[in-house]
Amino acid sequence: MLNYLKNDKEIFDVLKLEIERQQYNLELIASENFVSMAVLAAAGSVLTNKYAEGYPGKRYYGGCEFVDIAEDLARDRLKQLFSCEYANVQPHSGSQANMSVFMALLQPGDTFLGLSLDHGGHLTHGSLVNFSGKVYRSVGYTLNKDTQLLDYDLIESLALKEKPKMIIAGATAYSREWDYKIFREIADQVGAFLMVDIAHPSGLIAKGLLDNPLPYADVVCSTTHKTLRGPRGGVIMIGKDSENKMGIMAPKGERPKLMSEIFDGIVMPGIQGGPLMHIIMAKAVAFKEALQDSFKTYAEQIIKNARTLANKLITYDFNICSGGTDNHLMLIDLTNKNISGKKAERVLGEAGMTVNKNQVPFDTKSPFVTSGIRIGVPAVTTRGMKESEMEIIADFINRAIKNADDEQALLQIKNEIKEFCSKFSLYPELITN
Ligand code: DSN
Repeated sequence: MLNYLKNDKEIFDVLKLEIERQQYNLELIASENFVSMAVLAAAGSVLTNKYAEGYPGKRYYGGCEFVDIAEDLARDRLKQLFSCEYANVQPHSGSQANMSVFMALLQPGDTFLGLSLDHGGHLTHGSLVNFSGKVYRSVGYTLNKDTQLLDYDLIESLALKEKPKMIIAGATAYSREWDYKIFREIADQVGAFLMVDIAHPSGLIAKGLLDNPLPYADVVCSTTHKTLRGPRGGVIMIGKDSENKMGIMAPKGERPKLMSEIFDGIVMPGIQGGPLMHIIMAKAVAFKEALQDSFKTYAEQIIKNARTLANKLITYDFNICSGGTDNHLMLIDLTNKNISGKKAERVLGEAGMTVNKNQVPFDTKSPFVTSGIRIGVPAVTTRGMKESEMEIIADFINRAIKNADDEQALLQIKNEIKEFCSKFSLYPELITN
C-alpha cells in the first residue's frame, strides 16, 4: 500500500509512521480497534468513486447495480447479527446516526434525558456544545455517587418530573451492563421514546455476551468501528418495524409510513447526501466476520481481558470506577495516585501506551484536565493478547504512573513495549509493501 504513495513523500511518511505507531504501541483507547485486511481492502476500494444517493433499487444515479448488492448485504447481515427487522447502514458516523434519531422523533425544543457527558455519556446525548443540547432541551441523569452505577430510581424520578419525549440509554465510559427493560418501563410511564446507543459494546451484544436492547428500544444506534471491529461509521436499527408513532398523518388514501421509511428519509435526504459506498461495503465485510463463531471467541476474550486487566490494576491500588467491568473498558480514578488524567495520558503515551484522559463521575477537574483515564482492550485483544498479557500490561501501566517524572524510566518501558508488541504482528503486509 505504501508503494502507491511513494511520489508523495510527506504523505508516505505519515502513513509509514502511523503504521509503525500502531505496530509498536499498546493501543488501549476503548473506542478503537484494528480491522482485518479484508475490511481495509473494501474501505480502500474503487467503491469510493461511486455516487449512490438513495437506497438499493431507488437511487438518483445510474450504475448502482453492484453497490446495491453491497448495501443489501450489509443491511441483511446487520439484521441477522442483532435479530432486527430494519437496518440503515448509511450514517457516516455514530453522531450522524444519533442525529437522525433526534430529527425523526423530536421537534426543536423538545425535552429528552441522556447520561451526562461527565458521567460517561456522549456529546450527542445532550452536551450543551453539541446540536443535541443546542437544538433540544437536554436533561442529564447522573450515576449514583456511592456506587458509581446507574441509579434507576433517580432516572425514573427525573423522567416523571421532566416528562421527556425521548430517553437515551448508552454511554462511552461506563463499564457496567444496562437494564433496558427498566428503561422501557420508565419510558412507557411518561410516553417517551427509548433510544439506545450501543456504539461501544455492540460487538459484545451481537454475540449475546451483553443484553440486546432491540426488543425494548424504539430505535438503536451504533458505530461499526469499536468492539464490532469494522470500518468507521454508524448504523441505525429497529427491532420490530411498525407504523409511525409521531402522529404524521398519511395523505388521504395513502397508507401511513412505517418507522423504517421515516428513518430512511431522515438519513437521506434529511441529513446526508451520497453514502460512502466503499465504507458500506467494508461494513458488510465486517458484519460477515462478526457473524462467525470465531468472533464470539474474540468477544469473550475481550471480556476476560478487561476483567483481568482491571483486577490486576486493583492489586496495584488503582481505583476502578464502580469496582470493575462487565464489558470491554474501565474508567480509572487517579486521585489517589496524585496525577491528573491529562498528565497520565501524556506519561503513558511516552511509555508506549495510548489511552485517553476522561472525567470520572462527580469529577472536580475540567474535561481538559480530568481526574481519570479510560482504558479499553478491544484492540489489544484483536492482536491476540490474552489474560497473561493483560497482567503484563497492568504492570507497564503501574510502572509508568509510578515513574511519571522519570524520562529514562518511561523510555525503558517504551523499549520493552516495542519488543512486547513485536510478538503480536499487525498488518505485516502493509509494512513490507
Ligand atoms: N469518541 C468516541 C469515544 O471515544 O468513545 C465516542 O464518539
